[in-house]
Amino acid sequence: MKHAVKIDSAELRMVHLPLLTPFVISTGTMTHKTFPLLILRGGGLEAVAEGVMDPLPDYLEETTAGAVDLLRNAVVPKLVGERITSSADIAPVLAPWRGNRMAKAVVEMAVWDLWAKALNQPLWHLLGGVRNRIEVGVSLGIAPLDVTLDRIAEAQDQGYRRIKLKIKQGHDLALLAGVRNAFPDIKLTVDANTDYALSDLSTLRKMDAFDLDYIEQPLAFDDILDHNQVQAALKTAICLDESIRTAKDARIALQMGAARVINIKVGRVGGYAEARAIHDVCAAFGAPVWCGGMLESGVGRAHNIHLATMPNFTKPGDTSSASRYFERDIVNEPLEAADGLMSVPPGAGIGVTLDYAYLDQVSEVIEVWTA
Ligand code: OSB
Ligand code: MG
Repeated sequence: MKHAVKIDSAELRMVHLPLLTPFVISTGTMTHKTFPLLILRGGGLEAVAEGVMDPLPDYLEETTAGAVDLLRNAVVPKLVGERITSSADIAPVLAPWRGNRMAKAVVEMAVWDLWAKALNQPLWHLLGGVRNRIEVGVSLGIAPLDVTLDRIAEAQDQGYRRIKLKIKQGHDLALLAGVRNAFPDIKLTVDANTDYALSDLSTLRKMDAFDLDYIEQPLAFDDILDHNQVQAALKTAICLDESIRTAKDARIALQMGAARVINIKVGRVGGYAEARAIHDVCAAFGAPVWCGGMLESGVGRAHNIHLATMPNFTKPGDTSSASRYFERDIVNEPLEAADGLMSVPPGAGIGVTLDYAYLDQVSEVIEVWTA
């Protein structure tokens, strides 16, 4: 069969990439991007995906150690030797295991890449994408006002389509007042990464004064219900990120009015099947979505770009130029935005190839499986 590919081997690595600038959010500071990388080989093809979990569970519950354990001891050994005839073939392999959507996404996304390459199709064609470049903005970490103003001016010069500011309690209203004073007309959003509670409603209400496109994830990572009370009290749209793992989460949030916008990260929700289901639920509710990021290397960045070509990704996403994060990337193809637009890398699958010379310097092989 022409459009089937057998997974001949798999290779799991741990990658440590230094960040050019420490990235500060309400839950902590990242100086390095550490992530598991899965390479699948078969039919002369090579497919790849990276995990978005952190070494410690400070964004969501999963950890790199936990993901590696699950991938090594349960998922990847089941995959090697399997014949893939469709991206849907992966679902029954992952089905027995609860939760762990970030770990499962690594496998699911690599299988989609392999399947697309077997069909000699760019991944976005198989996803039903409608554009070959996507609108992007920047996500700016927590920093003093003067530093933030400089970073905004730079991003504006580069043509980015919106500015997202990380905020936390006590680093919010004065920052926003200073930013709006200097940049009255920019498209602006904030992301609290869960730092507020319902008792902070008066602070959150004051954010209505700053013409924000949305306020991202003000309350707890495992809450949807209380976000409903925040959304009901504000003019500004609430956008959920951490709270949304499944299409059911999205349906509940939109049905009860806990949010009006959803941030989809394919690596957070378990892969493309769930990301598409969330996309479709949001479209049915008339709620726009956008593609979030987790400071991914070129591998995850390329996956995100393909996802964001789908029709309901109507707000600028976080997939800005890789050179903003890394001195050197682990892929050969530069993923650089121009005038706030990121082009889909051409070619089959995700359209990027591993730069093994550099990858070998910044990673260790954890395990290799052969059929
Ligand atoms: O909440 O979107 C988030 C980075 C790390 C953890 C959480 C988040 C982020 C970002 C960065 O906002 C987005 C990016 O530039 O990749
Ligand atoms: Mg977020």
